[in-house]
Amino acid sequence: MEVEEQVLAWNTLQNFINGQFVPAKDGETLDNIYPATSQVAGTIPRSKSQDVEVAVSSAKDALHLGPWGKTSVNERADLLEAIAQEIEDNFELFAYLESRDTGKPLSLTRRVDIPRAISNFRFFAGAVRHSRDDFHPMSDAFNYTLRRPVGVVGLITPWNLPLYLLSWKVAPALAMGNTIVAKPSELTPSTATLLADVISRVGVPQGVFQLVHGLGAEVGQAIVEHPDISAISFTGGTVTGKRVAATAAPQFKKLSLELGGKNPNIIFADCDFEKAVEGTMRASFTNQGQVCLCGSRVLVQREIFDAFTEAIVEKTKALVLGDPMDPQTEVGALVSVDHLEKVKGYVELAKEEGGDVLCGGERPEMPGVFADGAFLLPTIISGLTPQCRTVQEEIFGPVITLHPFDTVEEALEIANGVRYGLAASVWTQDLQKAHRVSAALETGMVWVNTWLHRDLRVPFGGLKDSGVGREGGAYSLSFFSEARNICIHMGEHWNNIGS
Ligand code: TXE
Repeated sequence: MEVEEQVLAWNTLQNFINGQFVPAKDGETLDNIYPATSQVAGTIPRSKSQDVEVAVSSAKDALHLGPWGKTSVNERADLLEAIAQEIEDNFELFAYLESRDTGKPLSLTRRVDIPRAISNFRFFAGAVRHSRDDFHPMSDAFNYTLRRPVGVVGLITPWNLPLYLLSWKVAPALAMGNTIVAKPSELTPSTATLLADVISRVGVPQGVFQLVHGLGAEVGQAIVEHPDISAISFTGGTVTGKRVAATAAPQFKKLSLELGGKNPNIIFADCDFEKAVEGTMRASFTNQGQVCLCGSRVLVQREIFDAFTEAIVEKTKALVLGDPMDPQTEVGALVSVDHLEKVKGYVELAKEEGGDVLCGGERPEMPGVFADGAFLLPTIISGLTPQCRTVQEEIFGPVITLHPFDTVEEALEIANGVRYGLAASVWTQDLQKAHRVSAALETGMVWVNTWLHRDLRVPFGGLKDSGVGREGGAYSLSFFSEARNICIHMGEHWNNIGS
């Protein structure tokens, strides 16, 4: 069956609770908009706290009463691999719906979003199979670390990489035996719903995974404040992250916050120029700049500032913007017209703050059905001071600012001179300098002569306003479990060799 035919079954989306697809209890719905045309593609439930109550109750029962609590690590790892395979077997449907929800090019969902979601499940199947725990012998006793699930966990995810980021949380949470109440962004509900169907079909017991759709302030808030949810893993904006933390902290819930970024991309004169240009284009405009790791502040050493500026402006103007479903498209729509207006507002602010728009900054004239789409020409702005609002605040769109610098110290002062601390890129062929600069940057992650090159075992997370905690490999398995120490008294010299 063609993807377009399969899609029809996924226009009216429902919650997934206790193994069943159900509407919100009060029947209310929200429209699901295709951002490239601003047309209604379907509906989702506008769930409320009563829907969360049923979801949490189902997750608690599954945790304590059903077969899930008796599954082995290997059985859970097998289920993760089955989920990965099922996503792969429905690859095109996942990719199409991800592009329809987000407006991002189908070429991108096929190359990044869906393959990475599959990798996330396969990776954590292996991670949990091979995970190890501690043993601490004493002269008269020994200690062993025993891990148990945290319990019912709340997973709240954003609209920029919907399945990629949801799977990044679901996989380790299931691996460690938790049960889940998940809420995707109301702007990008489809692939999460497909995932619920896959999780059910591969045999994860009912009640282990719940999906509740709706507005953040209504159903997201209800998840965070529910007393029987023991941990919250949240990815989204810093403003919302503060609200989530304020709600969760008094209840002593475990909390993982992956928030916004205003990432420096530092180009030294001794870089490999062509690679730095190529890497900067990726770091600037991938997913229309809607990746928390995008390098939106481009710091270029003065000797090469003019040549570098000319090179990236030329490449930016050549980017193919258009129909997300066209395989040639490199730049799709932003996630919504509202978000487009927010991003465009920052371009206007940049002009007020003395910036010089070198290219882009405008909504392009789009043909036919795309006339009302949330498109914005990729934008490069120069001439702003590092302290102005445009350069301090996260824009989260296809907008970068250029900043010349002379010395390493000046580059580091500009790079670290924001409240965010998520990621950075450094382009230089002097590896001594690369290591020194990387050590001095106040970010959770640094890429040298590359960008978004990911080993899923490494710690992933931000400093300062970019979040709290780390995800990735053993860090995720640790977050989604409670380590307990058992000490067994054995009497003196219990483990000495000989009499
Ligand atoms: O994030 P939100 P959005 C940044 C970026 C973007 C801004 C807002 O700056 O412009 O965040 O994007 C749910 N209690 N990033 O709107 O609002 C909400 O429904 C509980 C960076 O996507 O933070 C959604 O499911 N939940 C980020 C999720 O939180 C609440 C990626 C994220 O929504 C809630 C995306 C509440 N009170 C945006 N309010 C990154 N670091 O990757 C909302 N939500």
